[in-house]
Amino acid sequence: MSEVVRVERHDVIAIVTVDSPPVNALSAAVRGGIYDAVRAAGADPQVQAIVLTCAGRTFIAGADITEFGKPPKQPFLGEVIAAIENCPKPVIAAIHGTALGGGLEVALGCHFRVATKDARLGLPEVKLGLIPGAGGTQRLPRAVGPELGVKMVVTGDPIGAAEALKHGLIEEVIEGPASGGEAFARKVLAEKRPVRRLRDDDSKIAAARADRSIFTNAAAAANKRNRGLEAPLACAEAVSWIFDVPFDEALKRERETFLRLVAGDQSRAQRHAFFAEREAAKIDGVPEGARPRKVERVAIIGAGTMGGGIAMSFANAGIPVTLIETGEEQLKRGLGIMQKNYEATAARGGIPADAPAKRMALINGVVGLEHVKDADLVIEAVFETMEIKKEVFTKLDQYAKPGAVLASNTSYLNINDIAAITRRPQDVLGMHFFSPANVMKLCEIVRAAKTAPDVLVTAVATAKRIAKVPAVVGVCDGFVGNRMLAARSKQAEKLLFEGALPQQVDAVVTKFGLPMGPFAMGDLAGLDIGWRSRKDRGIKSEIADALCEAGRFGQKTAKGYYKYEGGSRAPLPDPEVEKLIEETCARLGIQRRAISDDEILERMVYPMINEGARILAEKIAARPGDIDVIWLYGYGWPVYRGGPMYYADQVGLKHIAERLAFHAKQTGDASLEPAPLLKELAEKGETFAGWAKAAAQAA
Ligand code: 3H9
Repeated sequence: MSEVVRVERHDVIAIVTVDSPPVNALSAAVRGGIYDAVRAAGADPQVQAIVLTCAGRTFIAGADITEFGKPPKQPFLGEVIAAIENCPKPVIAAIHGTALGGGLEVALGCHFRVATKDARLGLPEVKLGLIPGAGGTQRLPRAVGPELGVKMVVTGDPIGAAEALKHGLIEEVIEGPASGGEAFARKVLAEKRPVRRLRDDDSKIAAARADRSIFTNAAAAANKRNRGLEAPLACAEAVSWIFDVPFDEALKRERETFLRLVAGDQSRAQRHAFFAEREAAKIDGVPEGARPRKVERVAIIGAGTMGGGIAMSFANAGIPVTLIETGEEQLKRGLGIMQKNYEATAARGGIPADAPAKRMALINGVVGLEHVKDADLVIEAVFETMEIKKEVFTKLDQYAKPGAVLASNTSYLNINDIAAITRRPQDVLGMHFFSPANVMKLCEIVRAAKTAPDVLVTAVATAKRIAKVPAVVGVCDGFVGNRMLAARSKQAEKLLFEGALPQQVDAVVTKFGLPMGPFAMGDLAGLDIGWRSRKDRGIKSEIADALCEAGRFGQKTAKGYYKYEGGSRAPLPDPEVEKLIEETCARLGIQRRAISDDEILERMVYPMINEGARILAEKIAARPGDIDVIWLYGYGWPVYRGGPMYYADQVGLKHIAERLAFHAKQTGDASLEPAPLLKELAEKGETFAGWAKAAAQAA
């Protein structure tokens, strides 16, 4: 008996239970415990069958990721699985919750698998920049067939119990894990079912041997979806070994590939992202006892692009929404767009055919703010001016029930000012979603000066319920994401004056791994919005203004920084824009110069990091990892680069500070001077991660 694995005997059945909260990950102790328990039960003449199951909320959720990068300890997972597979008595995995990664690999080493109906089974290693490292690439396709096998390994997406049953990954759906597993074990004994070792079972592989297109297709799809990632291709290749590499040799190669990837930069960055995401949901300075308020009814104000997307996110999670507009016309338009959006997703096979009707039925469109009266949470997503926001919040204060959480989806405005207009500033905060809100996973939770702890906790819990990734931030212009974006936009614009072209800047940014460059992004959002706001504020931006004066508002007019032909969204470089930039510079007497891609990259990324350092020093974000999460989930920062602050640590803060100082001098732009925190850490040879760790220990 070990501390984390216990064995009970129910006459001839040994029940081996892993009990290592929170997710029964395969730490060295768990591996050792299972190994010893299975070997002992295998040798015990009193035992005829073994059930492997877990206590707590889930079956084994994988290898212990915190052990990666540390010296490996025996027994290795492959040895544990071999001990199970070679056990002379039937071993049954009884699964509940999630059997993921190494957890599913353990189950695949068992001779039979049964699972509760809500169980999910998958090999998500690819999402951590890895391939399964303990036989998953070889045993899963033998269980479910090569086609589904390669899909599961390459995408990392789990399947539910019903699908697992259909494809032969499990034998039966059971009620409770321990009792169901035991009952199944008795059936195996009574029926004298032969033990099935997946390593020896090629029955599902033979049929597919002739046609290898499934692998080339899976690899091509992976490539398209995940530009720049190594692991999906390595996954596809590893699964293809089932055809012509002997099982033991394939396992050896699989392990070697796993070890290579686990030590690589991409997986390290992806593991950082995994933990940063979980850390970001933790709120600094909230008392232990703060519990979320009940959220059963939600009202969303505004059926425009943002309001509609937010309403869809709730409906997707099965939560009913009251969607409020000022007039029937606007409401009809908003609901129509949502309906079309759902139908397009269903037509692509993204959701079941009956989902659009079901989800739309959860969205109740009404006119008039008084309809917020029953809502536990109200999210305002109206036009982005302080005047209108204040008007809405004054009415919310009047109509919303006591204790309702009042959130604004503003992307820039001061939530303290919005809260101050109400008599209940403690109930007010920001929930800043990112466009398209039904797709983008980030939700910046903006904590205002008077926001109550339980209100913050409610917003974080609600964001998680609708499958968003929450990150708590403080009040400042643009919060974290847009404030850093503004630092980048400023440099992008300056680069055009100094000698670069939009397509050159955008190409550098997309080559780095972001989905879009600043100019293509501007065209998508619409250049006229910024133009109008500059006019209102009496500010000039000569090139952007000249584009708008020429009627080039971006994609909506098929011309902006690029041209768009035949209704396509693909940006095409436009010689007219080049001419316009050159003429504007000549008119202003600016001498243009050749700008290297290296300089562009530095001036796109380092000012963001610099702004990130200011944000940390001002405590607008609690941790550098929170900033990373915001960029990963709100702006498509490439996960294999871990986020801007993680990336900064890898490049070295000293180098970044030096280059920023150089660019500040070269361009005369004082905003490029290294921020005090960046400078301090650079001088001490420290990292943002080290600084955050020291701060957490001191707290
Ligand atoms: C692998 O298996 C490799 C093998 O093929 C080969 C090896 C040789 N390790 O997400 P939650 C922590 S690779 C360590 O908030 P939920 C997590 O950090 C692995 N810790 O809960 C958090 O800690 P804290 C393949 C882990 O209910 C706490 O558990 N497996 C691990 O929303 C709760 O997590 C995966 O990639 C772990 N494996 O979701 C599965 N997993 O409370 C990764 C979790 O201190 N895990 N923690 O912040 C998940 O997808 C989700 O955690 C899960 C539960 C769905 C299981």
